[in-house]
Amino acid sequence: MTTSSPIPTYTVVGHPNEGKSSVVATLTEDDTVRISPIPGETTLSREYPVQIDGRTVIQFVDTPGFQYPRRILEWFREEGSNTSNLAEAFIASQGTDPDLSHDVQLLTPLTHGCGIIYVIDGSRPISSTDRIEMEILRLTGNPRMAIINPKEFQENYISQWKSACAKAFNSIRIFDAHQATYSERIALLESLKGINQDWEAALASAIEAFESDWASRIHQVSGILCELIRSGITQAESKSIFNLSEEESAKEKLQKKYENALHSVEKECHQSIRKLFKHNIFNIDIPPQSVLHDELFTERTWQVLGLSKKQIVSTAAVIGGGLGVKIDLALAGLSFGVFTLSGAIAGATTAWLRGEKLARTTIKKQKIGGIKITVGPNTNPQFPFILIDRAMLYFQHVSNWAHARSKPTSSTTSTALQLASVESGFTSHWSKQQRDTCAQYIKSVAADAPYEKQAETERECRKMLEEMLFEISKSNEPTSKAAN
Ligand SMILES: Nc1nc2c(ncn2[C@@H]2O[C@H](COP(=O)(O)OP(=O)(O)OP(=O)(O)O)[C@@H](O)[C@H]2O)c(=O)[nH]1
Ligand SMILES: [Mg+2]
Repeated sequence: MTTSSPIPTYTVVGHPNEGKSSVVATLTEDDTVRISPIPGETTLSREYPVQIDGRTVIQFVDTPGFQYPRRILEWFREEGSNTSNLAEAFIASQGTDPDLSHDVQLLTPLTHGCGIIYVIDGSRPISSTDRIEMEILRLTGNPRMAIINPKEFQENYISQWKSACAKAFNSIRIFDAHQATYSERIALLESLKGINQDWEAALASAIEAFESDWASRIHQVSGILCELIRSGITQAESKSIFNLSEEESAKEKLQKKYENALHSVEKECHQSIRKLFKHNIFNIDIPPQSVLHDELFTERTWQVLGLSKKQIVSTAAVIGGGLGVKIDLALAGLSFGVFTLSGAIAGATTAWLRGEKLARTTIKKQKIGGIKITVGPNTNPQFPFILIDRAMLYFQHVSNWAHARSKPTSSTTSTALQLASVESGFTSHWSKQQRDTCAQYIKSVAADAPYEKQAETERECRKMLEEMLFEISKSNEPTSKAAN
């Protein structure tokens, strides 16, 4: 047995339908891996290399499940004493039997001395067939790890599996292929170091590549957020009209156009984040109760997200005249209390939030005749913080969404369900310094400060956002609204 390959390679094996392909999909962040509730989905072995900056740092091989493990074990025991590479000898002797096609596919990658990851569903009891499979893997002599992937949470036999696996595997880990976060993936790679010393250095370098790739994604997300803030607070739509009887209908159309433009800006931001985290195929389902289902200008969004009353007053003071409107503070005062007001006032202020007063409509007479109507930009100091909160919630959701999962599962610990109970965003938990850093950037963009000033405030804001994004990606905990 040799482990001379410079790229650490792990073949993922096990019983049919235990979640082998799911483990491969999540570890490689590849949502093209075929996963199905019907056993026998994978019929051929296939390599899934993980490439970072054009370099393959690690690879996993997906395989079909064992079909005739008893026959393999019997052969191993009868013929085993004559050979050092049992898998290779078995294939040479029995490989042409069509009944054994899945088993041959499974054993072929093992002949090259790769590591083995044996996947078992920890929510069912061990059977005699499982023990046979474990013994086959032990006899191959390849470095081995068992992954207990509990598919259901009601019943589990994890401790039983752990003690059975201890006899045949160099390492055992619980790894939920449908829930695993980035940190859990890294932890799994760390523990793979222990099963084969020869690959320790290569694995360390693979982990380093994963970590710097993750940091680079977060850096890119911080840039996407700064762009979102910039577009959000500068967006405006204008139209010249020469027939004044068209004024009202033109205003209405512009208002709609303005709102649609903002929705597109936000959607593009979310899509870019999703792409960075390699979710290309499936539409990631936002849980039904999540505040992200609400549109940008709805009551719940403005109730739940953004800064508290005290915070918005102090932040608006930093922004000052940056947004270029005298009404800022007065209207900011309405923005946080608006939905607790009642009757006519609430109606009026809600209309303000949703409509024309959120984005001011200005009308200018033109020298060439007619008027120019402009809707926007949005001058509400709370607005950029609502945009940030929504983007950060989206980021929290996609950055921790395991690639094996095409839709939300029923698991009570799922990220999706945790998010459903989110009661507030993130910005209200920032320190005053963090809010002010963001406010300085908002101010310089809104006031169209000189390029150097804008670049400097953006750099600072980006650095701060990056720290916040790291924190979110590390902890999956929902937050509750700050008191002040
Ligand atoms: N809830 C939950 N379901 C899982 C998990 N892992 C796998 N499944 C489901 O189990 C079924 C089988 O998953 P696969 O990853 O295709 O299993 P496999 O071992 O590759 O199956 P074969 O290729 O048929 O041998 C699919 O319906 C998966 O969605 C898990 O961690 N949690
Ligand atoms: Mg499969």
